[in-house]
Amino acid sequence: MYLGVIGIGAAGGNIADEAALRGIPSLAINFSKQDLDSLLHVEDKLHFVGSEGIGKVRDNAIMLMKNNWELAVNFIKTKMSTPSLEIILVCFSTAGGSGGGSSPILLEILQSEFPEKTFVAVPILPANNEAIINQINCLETMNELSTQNISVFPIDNEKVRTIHNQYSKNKLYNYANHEFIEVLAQIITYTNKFSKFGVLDQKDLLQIFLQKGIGIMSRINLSDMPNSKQLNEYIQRSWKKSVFAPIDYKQVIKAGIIFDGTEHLLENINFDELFNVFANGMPIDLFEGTYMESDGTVISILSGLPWINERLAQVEEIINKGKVDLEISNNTFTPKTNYRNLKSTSVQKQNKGGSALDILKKYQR
Ligand SMILES: Nc1nc2c(ncn2[C@@H]2O[C@H](COP(=O)(O)OP(=O)(O)OP(=O)(O)O)[C@@H](O)[C@H]2O)c(=O)[nH]1
Ligand SMILES: [Mg+2]
Repeated sequence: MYLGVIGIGAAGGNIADEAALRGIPSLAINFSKQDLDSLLHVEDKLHFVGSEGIGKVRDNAIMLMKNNWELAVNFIKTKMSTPSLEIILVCFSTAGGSGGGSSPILLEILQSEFPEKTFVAVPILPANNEAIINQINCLETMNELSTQNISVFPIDNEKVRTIHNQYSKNKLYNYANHEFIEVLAQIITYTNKFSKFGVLDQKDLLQIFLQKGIGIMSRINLSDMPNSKQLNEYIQRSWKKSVFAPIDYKQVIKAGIIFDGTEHLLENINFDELFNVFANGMPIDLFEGTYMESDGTVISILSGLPWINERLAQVEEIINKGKVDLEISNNTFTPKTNYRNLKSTSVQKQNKGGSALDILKKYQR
């Protein structure tokens, strides 16, 4: 297998578990042993040291990376260093402490330790009805990711909640995890297939994942389509209904379109029309895979989309609104202009040498 998944924190672990169930090589990393123990399918687990769980205080996770980054690098060296494993997706929630705190640092260290591999970030954004601290953690984590030269595929719990508003929290999480891993597993399957009509292979997928910026994956079943003439619109709608954050249509740099269906259906795809929702029209690079084995599936992978500023502005608005509410409900509370003051840090700074020290230093404030 050429692609693996690393899950960090509880949400990341759940996704790694789902991936392991689909036969994708997977590792789970967490400060909480209890969370690691709850994973049923992923076999390789790393328990970070220094605190049993982090309790959403991401600064603590950042501090504790001093004692844990080498553990993580060695763990990944042992489990995923085989040269054939070229792409590693690192999944984590941005709202908690463990995943959101350690993943941006770890991603940067992993990129410098394993330059031959391509790392992709899969951060999970909180729903709008989650606690303010979750939203603050999200903004900080996304801010740290935005400076990295990496492809970011943000799963959006709020988007899933809006589309499936009848779902309970657990059902929503399961749906998002399952849908993401399902489309990923399908993509992997297609990249290993032969087709005389042209394939989307591992190297093409690698090109898509190498692109800095925002990415999404989506799929549609052509059997659900009442009017095959509207195929382009259906595909565009699949982008809107994916589990990933709403996209900015200013530009798309790379795209992969996997089509599996009859020749008659294929005639309805028109790439000019499909990509005309983007201000730049066609992507710079388009990878097509055409297979005629099933009744019909179209899978899209887009990368190099603009940063999700509109979605993050929404998160910031929730934080600011939350501060005002606090002021009204409790007269003794003085809101701080700097929201970082709302959080506690209890871990002592420790000094330790190491090749990743510069990276670590950057994250500690
Ligand atoms: N999509 C999805 N989101 C999840 C899942 N579990 C938790 N979340 C999201 O992640 C947030 C909590 O983050 P966790 O992953 O539990 O946090 P953590 O990284 O373990 O950090 P701490 O527990 O604070 O140390 C929730 O508020 C949700 O937004 C999951 O299985 N799937
Ligand atoms: Mg946790």
